[in-house]
Parts: sequence; C-alpha cells; structure tokens
Amino acid sequence: MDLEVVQGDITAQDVDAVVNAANRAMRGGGGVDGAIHRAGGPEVLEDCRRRFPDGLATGEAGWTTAGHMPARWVIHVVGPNHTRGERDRSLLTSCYANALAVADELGAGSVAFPLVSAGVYGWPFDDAVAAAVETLRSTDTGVSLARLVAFDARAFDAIERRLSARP
Ligand code: AR6
Repeated sequence: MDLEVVQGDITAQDVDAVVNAANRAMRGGGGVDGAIHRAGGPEVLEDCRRRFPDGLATGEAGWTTAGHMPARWVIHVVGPNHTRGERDRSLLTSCYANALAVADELGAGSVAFPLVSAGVYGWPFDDAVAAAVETLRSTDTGVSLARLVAFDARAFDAIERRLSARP
C-alpha cells in the first residue's frame, strides 16, 4: 500500500472513500465532521440515521454514502476523546485498522484519512501522527492508496517527518 500526505481539505479528495472523525452520536459536529456533512449534503446525515440509529462506539468504523463529495463513501470512525479522559491508545489505532477493514469490505482502493482525535478530542499531536502512520503501515489491507490529509502546514510537516523517519 502507498501511504502519502497532502495538505488540504479532506472533503475535496478524489478517492474512493474519505474517513470522518465523527463522534458516538453520529449526527454531525464540528471540524472534519462538520466539513464532511456540509460538503456531502443532507443524504450523509440521513444515511447516518438509517444505518446507525444507536450511533457508533469509540474505536469502531462504519460507512455511509459520501453524498455530493467526489468520494463514493464516507467511512466514519470515532476516536477517543483525550480531553474527556479517554486515553487508551488502542482505541485510536483501531480507528485506522477498522477503517481499512471497512474499506476492504467496500472494495475501496483509495482512502483519505484525517488525523483522528487530533483536533477537538485533544490527543497529543505528535502521538496522533505516530498512531496514524504506524497503524496504516502495519495493517494488512487490499487498499492500494492511503492518503493522510493535513489541514495545515504544521500537520503536513509533522506527518512528512514521521513518514520519512523510516522507510
Ligand atoms: N480536512 C482535513 N482535516 C481537517 C479538516 C478538513 N476539512 N477540518 C479539520 N481538520 P477534529 P477529533 C483537522 O476536531 O479531534 C467534531 O465536532 C484538524 O485540524 O475534526 O477527532 C466531531 O463531531 C485536526 O488535525 O476531530 C467530534 O465531536 C483533525 O482534522 C469531534 O469533533 C481532527 O480534528 C472529533 O474530534
């Protein structure tokens, strides 16, 4: 699998699936989640209600339509809320592993990821980057392209440094 970093908006990525940093309620929110629901339109929320009437547990992943975005699917994950005391790192790494498993079920060849939990949920930034890169590198998957989407230059530089730290 190719693992790359770009700087930009995850909603604009021309990939099969974009990953959403959602919350357990799965009814929208701020950050990536807000951007995805705005760009995808109301059918994303309708699909969330239909497919996830009880929401989604922390660390898990599930898919909906991507509505009006270039991608075909949104793979929603719920990262741990570090700010509120959810500090079990395996809940963060499982977001990436479970998202790849859902991508495999869908037959998605390319998937764009945000830095899950690195925003509102307050996971220490460098470790959020490390968890993303190490899990995407080590998970067995049929996905051929995983793209980490950095929202700003700081995130881009941090991801690029981590990617080049080891082949
Ligand atoms: N494209 C790419 N990255 C983005 C974008 C974007 N459009 N917008 C923000 N980021 P966050 P979390 C970056 O807060 O920490 C929501 O309210 C951002 O700079 O979106 O998992 C949900 O509903 C940061 O590096 O997700 C939940 O309640 C990273 O994406 C809660 O926030 C993740 O930031 C989830 O918090």
